[in-house]
Amino acid sequence: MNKLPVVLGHQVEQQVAFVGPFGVGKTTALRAISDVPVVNTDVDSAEAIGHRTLQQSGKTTTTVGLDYGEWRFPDGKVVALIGVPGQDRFDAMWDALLPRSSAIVLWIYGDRDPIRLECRKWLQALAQRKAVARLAVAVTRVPDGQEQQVLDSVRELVTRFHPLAPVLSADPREPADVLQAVTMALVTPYTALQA
Ligand SMILES: Nc1nc2c(ncn2[C@@H]2O[C@H](COP(=O)(O)OP(=O)(O)O)[C@@H](O)[C@H]2O)c(=O)[nH]1
Ligand SMILES: [Mg+2]
Repeated sequence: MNKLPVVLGHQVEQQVAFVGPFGVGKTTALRAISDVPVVNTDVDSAEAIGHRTLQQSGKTTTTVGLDYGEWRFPDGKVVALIGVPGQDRFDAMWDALLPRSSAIVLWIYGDRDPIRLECRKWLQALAQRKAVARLAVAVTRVPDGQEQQVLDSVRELVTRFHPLAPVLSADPREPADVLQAVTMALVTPYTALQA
């Protein structure tokens, strides 16, 4: 008789959600660190046509559902990673996925004006849903020489929503940057987001 493998329960202990504007790099970031093939629902996107940044990067797809990947800590614990589509068109998805997440990484464009306005819009949307309050804000594409200025400005804004949320500059294509964002989000003290 064949022996069945012993299953000791699901390995996934934590879930980190990536949120942020279209094309900022959520799917890219997930792929950069996932230990398993990323399941995703990107399809050709009409929205990508005419989008300056994305034409430059060659991106012509968008996430209609969600992305799923997993990352394993050196001690064997598994973190589920989910890329959540933009909240304006996918309210139900937010309500289903965010309450079950241990932490959120908010990805924001660092080269698109006005950065703070866009960042505030996302923070407000998260605060309104009383979404998880372990948060890190990852700023992409920060122009050379402007890192200090851009991050300080975003930090000042983020502090109003969550006094302890880290703000970092990160390239979603770089695994080390993405891991830093994920681990920083997970170790942030749990604090209620101010609306
Ligand atoms: N040059 C540059 N390209 C980036 C950077 N971050 C992301 N990208 C590109 O922007 C695109 C982001 O697409 P995607 O991850 O699908 O965005 P999503 O809609 O947030 O999931 C990819 O083609 C990335 O390679 C960056 O810091 N610099
Ligand atoms: Mg995506």
